[in-house]
Amino acid sequence: MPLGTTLTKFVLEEQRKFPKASGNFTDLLADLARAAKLMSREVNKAGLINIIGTTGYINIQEEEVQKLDEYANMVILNAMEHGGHLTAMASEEMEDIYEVPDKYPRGNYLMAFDPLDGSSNIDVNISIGTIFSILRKRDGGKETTANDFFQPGSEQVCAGYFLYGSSTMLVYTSGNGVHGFTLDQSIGTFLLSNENIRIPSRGSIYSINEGNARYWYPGTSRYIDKLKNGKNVTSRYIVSLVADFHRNLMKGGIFLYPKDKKAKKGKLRLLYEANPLSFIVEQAGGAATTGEERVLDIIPEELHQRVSLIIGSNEDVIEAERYWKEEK
Ligand code: P6P
Repeated sequence: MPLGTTLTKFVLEEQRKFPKASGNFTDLLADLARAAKLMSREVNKAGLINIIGTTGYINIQEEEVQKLDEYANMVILNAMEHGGHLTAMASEEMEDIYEVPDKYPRGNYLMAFDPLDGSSNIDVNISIGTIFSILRKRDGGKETTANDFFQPGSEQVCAGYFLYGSSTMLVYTSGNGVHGFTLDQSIGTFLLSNENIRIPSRGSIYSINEGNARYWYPGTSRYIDKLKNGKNVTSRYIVSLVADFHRNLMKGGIFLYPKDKKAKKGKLRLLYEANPLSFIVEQAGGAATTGEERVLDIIPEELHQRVSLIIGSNEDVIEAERYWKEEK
């Protein structure tokens, strides 16, 4: 499709080309894009109005809730609940699932999302993002519970992220490749900027919080030492998963947040961080593992389940996984 194609036209064309493979995401993505435009506006003026700083509330993750976090969660719930596509949503900001109110039509999809990942960067003006994952509600009719979300990531039908950076981007997949759209603020429309994104099979960037080195298990330490002693390898870590992931997707590289002696199950969340990014990276030719198993094979047991995440260029991830498996 020609660059500059609108998101709606692109998704409609994708559904024509792959009628069975992709579901009806035109309106759902349009509703999400509308929410993202609102957040892009608020993120870009965060320094101007009193939405920096924290609400004083603590979320389920026992982290201070930045005002923009709350705002983002509310904007997405409001944008998505009336469209008739979803039956329930799960969010990093909410302890339990959010069922679409009875006054609205309910659809056959579930959405898990992180409304504003990297929010600790809000008041230092570093790129942040929204991550979303769409699943089918497997058994229609019955009331929705958290168990409906406990599907392996391989069951996702659509996943993506919005990146609020030097420009606002949407990157998504519905199982037919990975595609990037950039928001043209002058007309308020997401325009195709990167069709069929492919991650290089090997990169020269590694991303990990080296401040945790004292907690790392030997496999992590040996792999990072190997990288440091290699040629043409550089470290890039911006403390914002969406920004780190997007850079590595576009340039090649590996992002690691493995479990360690402090974060015994890892830090990142399976349903609305690891799974959607793993679906995207595999669709772009990359790989995602916990060090012991493919992320998309994990059957979740909790909404906010943490997981080790090693994700990026295929050859880099395969090599990293060898170091973890040697530990056994
Ligand atoms: P650490 C941000 O809070 C986040 O969830 C991700 O965006 C980011 O990759 C990670 O945590 C950073 O964690 O422990 O390195 O500060």
